[in-house]
Amino acid sequence: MRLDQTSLNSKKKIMVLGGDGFCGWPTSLHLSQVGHDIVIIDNLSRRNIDNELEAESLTPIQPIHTRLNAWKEITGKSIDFYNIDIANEYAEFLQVIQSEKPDVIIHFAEQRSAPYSMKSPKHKRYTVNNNMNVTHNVLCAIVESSLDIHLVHLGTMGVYGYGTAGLKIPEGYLDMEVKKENGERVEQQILYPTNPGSIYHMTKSQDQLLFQYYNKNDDVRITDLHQGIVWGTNTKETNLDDRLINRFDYDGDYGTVLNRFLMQAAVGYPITVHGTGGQTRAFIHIQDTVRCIQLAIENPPARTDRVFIFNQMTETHRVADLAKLISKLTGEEIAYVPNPRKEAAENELHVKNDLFLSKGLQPITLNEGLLQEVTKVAKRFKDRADYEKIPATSLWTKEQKPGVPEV
Ligand code: NAD
Ligand code: USQ
Repeated sequence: MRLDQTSLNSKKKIMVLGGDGFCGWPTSLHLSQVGHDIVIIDNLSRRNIDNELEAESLTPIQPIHTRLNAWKEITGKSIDFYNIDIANEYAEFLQVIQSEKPDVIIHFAEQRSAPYSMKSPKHKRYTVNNNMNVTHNVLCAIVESSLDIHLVHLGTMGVYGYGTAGLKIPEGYLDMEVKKENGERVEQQILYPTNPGSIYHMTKSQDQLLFQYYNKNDDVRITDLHQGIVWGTNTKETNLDDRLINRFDYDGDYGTVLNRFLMQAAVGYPITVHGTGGQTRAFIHIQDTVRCIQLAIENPPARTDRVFIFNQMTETHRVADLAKLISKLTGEEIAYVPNPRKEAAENELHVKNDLFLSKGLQPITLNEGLLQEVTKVAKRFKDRADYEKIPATSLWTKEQKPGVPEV
């Protein structure tokens, strides 16, 4: 069967937590388009953070009900929406699970910016409280509902840390051999030791333990997707109408590196490489994010399986190489700015992603056409850009300096 359709007997009720966000919105539309029944839960906290930071999505995203009404008008498909703070409104959340009886819950609902999580003690505490409570409440509610729900969670490549001494990062579990006192060698697989680089990434490391525990104790079926940096903005479905347009974060807290570089070049702002740009990271295009999530739903674990962990990325790149590529394509200059983060200046990164490839993923890799598509979107909404919000000013320690280009 093609990835853009589903057969009636595999139609599922899917609850998308965080379905108003950058990854959750296009995923909700895609899964609705292929025939699943979608319910979104979101407390719209990301939109409130836009207000707090006085930095908006570069694209003019519409209010959630305008989005949902447009989807119904264009496709005839309904998506229900509940405004619930999953971290703090457990009873309301449980009640929706009990009434909607989802087959699958996709969990995107966390504070996802590393710089935002490092801005101040208040932001650190918010990120920990929000992310840990959402994840725990979801697991607790699944068990309390007594429903056999497959939980699909969006985790991050950052739980592994980025340096591997040449080892290809496995998909979640590390083979190890321990020597007993009698000299006998025992083989085991353990969760890959975590090495988070920010408070945000640390919450994702903690999520892994919650998953391991609820899987062991209550047989909850869980797939944890360790996703790389997402780039691009629109998908086949969000492109159907301007009212469905996806978020495009470009500010110093929420903008991620490749989208930021493309936006900066499109509006004539120097490309802000932190430090030497020797940092190597994993990437995935937003269209592949939605495909991978569909594949994860179609390939669920059995009740007896341990937590499935898939590396959801398609390629790795050095930050400086991305800057050079975009500079060559656009003529924009590169600014090597101080690194506001405490992170390794250089690292190699080799990652396994065999599981998605074996399930049929045909990876979209960085190509000129897709880069230009992002540039086109950025140019179209250039007048909405606030240049003062571009530099990254959230500092990991008191010793770090803001990533502001010299003028
Ligand atoms: P986003 O901030 O755009 O979306 C998250 C959504 O969750 C928002 O709409 C927000 O309002 C909602 N939310 C947060 N806390 C909530 C709560 N307590 N109750 C209800 N709703 C809540 O983020 P995104 O970029 O779409 O990321 C989604 C997930 O994917 C995150 O968990 C993130 O860690 C992960 N991820 C993202 C990227 C990326 O590059 N964007 C990469 C790897 C992993
Ligand atoms: N960087 C620059 N210049 C910029 C912005 C970033 O050089 O203008 C550098 C950063 O210092 C860092 C790298 O680019 O070394 C990546 O930064 P990023 O903001 O693109 O990514 P990160 O903070 O790691 O977070 C993003 C998402 C997060 C997700 C993570 C996946 O916001 O939700 O979990 O990517 S991963 O990086 O694989 O852990």
